[in-house]
Amino acid sequence: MSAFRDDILKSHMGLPVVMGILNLTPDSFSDGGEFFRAPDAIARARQITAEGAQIIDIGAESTRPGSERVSPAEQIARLRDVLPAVAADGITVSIDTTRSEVAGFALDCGASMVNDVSAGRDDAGLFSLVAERGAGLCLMHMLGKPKTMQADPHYEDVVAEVKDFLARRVDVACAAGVQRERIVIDPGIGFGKRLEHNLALLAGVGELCSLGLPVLIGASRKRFIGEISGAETPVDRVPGSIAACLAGWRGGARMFRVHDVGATVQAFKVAAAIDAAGG
Ligand code: HH2
Repeated sequence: MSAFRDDILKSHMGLPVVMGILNLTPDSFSDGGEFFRAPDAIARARQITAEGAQIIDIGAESTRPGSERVSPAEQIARLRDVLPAVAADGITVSIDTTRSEVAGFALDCGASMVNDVSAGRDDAGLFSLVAERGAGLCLMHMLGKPKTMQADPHYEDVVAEVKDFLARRVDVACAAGVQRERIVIDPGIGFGKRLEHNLALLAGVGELCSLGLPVLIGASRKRFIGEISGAETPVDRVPGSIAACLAGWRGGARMFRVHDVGATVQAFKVAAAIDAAGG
């Protein structure tokens, strides 16, 4: 696991890496409650792995706009019957948490990566834990906190500000001992962003790539897709989610956090085959 990020990216030979979402929550914006029971969650992890996910991102706290916090103890209680079983299947697991107690539990159970939507600002101990364990780390940009982040987000130049934030958080993580080659960066689509901010970030992925780290995009079923298309229910936003993935990939992003793994993998395979035919 020492070179986690490079291993997973290299093993995939330049193709996009698909991260399947598994939310063990009653209140996630799209799939809340669907996989709250452990047997359903474990079956879902196996299903999306079979559909082509290289890594499963397991979360026990919703970060949707307006969401309430979930204590570390409650997050661990939700993970206990699921994460060890998924890891024991040989599935690569990422833990979606901002809390070091939860991350430590997940790493003990076999997770290889910590996906921290607060980029280390929520829990000062998270970076040193990741460093000690040699885990992978995703650092995401968020303006404000989930409870209030969509109230009135404002930027002068969203791409430059997100890039600057991510560069600074990478430096803080490295100063705490995390190796740069284990870090993935993410502009945080929908986290304190209006429609125009999300679009600018997707169009500006190349600028984020210039930091020299793999970029992860999490646009799956998010509200901005409904704003563009009129698809009000998250499950109806699959085509728009795939369009966002393909645009992100064109821009240079390497990892994609998605609910609809099979459909996304199919789209990437076709896009890659067309690229290959064009030389
Ligand atoms: N989005 C969500 C949660 N975690 N992590 C990263 N790195 N990037 C993202 O864009 C991202 C994320 C929100 O989506 P979801 O998990 O489906 O919903 P909820 O937070 O309501 O559980």
